[in-house]
Amino acid sequence: MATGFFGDIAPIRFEGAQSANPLAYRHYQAEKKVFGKTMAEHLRPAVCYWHNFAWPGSDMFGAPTFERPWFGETMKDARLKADVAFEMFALLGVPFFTFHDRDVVPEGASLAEFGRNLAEITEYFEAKMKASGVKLLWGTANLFSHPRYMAGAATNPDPDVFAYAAAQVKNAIDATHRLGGANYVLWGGREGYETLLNTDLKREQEQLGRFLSLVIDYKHKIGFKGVILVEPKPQEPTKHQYDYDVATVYGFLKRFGLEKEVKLNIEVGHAVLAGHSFEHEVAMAVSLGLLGSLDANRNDYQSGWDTDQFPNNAAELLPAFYQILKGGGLAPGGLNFDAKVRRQSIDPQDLLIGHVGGLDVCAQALSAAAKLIEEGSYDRFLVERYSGWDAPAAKAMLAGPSSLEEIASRVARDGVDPKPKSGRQEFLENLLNRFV
Ligand code: XLS
Ligand code: NI
Ligand code: NI
Repeated sequence: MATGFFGDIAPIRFEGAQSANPLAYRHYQAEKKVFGKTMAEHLRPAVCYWHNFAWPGSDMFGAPTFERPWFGETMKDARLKADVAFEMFALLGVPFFTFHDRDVVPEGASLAEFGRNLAEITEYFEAKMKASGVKLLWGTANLFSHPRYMAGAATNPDPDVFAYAAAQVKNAIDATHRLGGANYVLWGGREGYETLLNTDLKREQEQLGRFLSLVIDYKHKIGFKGVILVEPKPQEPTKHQYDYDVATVYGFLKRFGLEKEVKLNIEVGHAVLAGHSFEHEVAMAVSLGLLGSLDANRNDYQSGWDTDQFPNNAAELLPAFYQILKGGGLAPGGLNFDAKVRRQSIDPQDLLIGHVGGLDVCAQALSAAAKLIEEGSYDRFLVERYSGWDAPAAKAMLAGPSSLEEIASRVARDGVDPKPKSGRQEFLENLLNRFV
């Protein structure tokens, strides 16, 4: 039986770029083929539970602004929330969802009760997923909201918190496994510090490495085939977060020998907070073989905190989608809309409109990147720019047996005299814009 939450809103359809209907897709056509795969297969879009169904619209200065009939701490509320969530997935025609344990059920009075609640909603989800065909992109555990985690989870000075976090993650992986989740995410919400004055940074990083190893061992033990994803973020809520950015996490994974076991979930807004562009983080992950999945959103460039807004600029996303296509695509990852409507956007349809716009600009960026690659002149530019490296003498510099002295002597012998060449940035910027 329908909950009625979305009133008489009909399923969102593709109407084309000319459409002025705010509840229609203008670019996202799930079945449209791009490079032999459908848009839905390329993007694998997901709706997240937390921003849409758990966050009440409160902020640091203000009370909740959203009135939702499922706000409450009972399992009845949890089931109503799930009913509405699956109605929203169907209205949007989105094939995946994501959740934290804490988003979907009340924690109750004990870990045991939390575990029972989670197992119960997992069964409820299972039936709904079967009926609707919606799949789980990833599950995760909320190891940052409860006061017990105020000094971190795996990185807490108190070993009991480490143990509690391990128990919570075990339950969350079990639920994700049972639901056939394609991935499992670890975002280190409070795995960092407020001040070094009270922090043993060395110890905390070792604890974090150990925790991640335990998670991976468990994954193999239960036969979970999904990918373990770490989500980098430089700060917020802590002043300094250990999983700062892609490059930092790579170093961390290498240190603990986990770089073959883990991939990364890259969030647009986190890249911005780390002082990078999104395409930088994606390109870095691709180059290291670590691209896992994406948290699609955008960040305000002035605020300095994680604003989790819906993406709304295809031109800005194009370079990232170029990297994604060149890097072999997202699957088994996807595009999770880790984005929320503003707290003044209190109507049910605002939730839909946010996703419609976000998905549309991602579809636009995907199509533009595909056309850019197809047309070929951009790729040719890059090939040409590095073509000097095809010469035997150049190749020899990169491979043995050449030495620094030998290279040095070649400069005089062959009269090596480099001539500056234009980097043509403006030409390239204009070229890319032709495809949006
Ligand atoms: C917070 C993170 C979080 C993760 C999931 O900034 O983006 O939402 O994606 O724990
Ligand atoms: Ni995220
Ligand atoms: Ni975030």
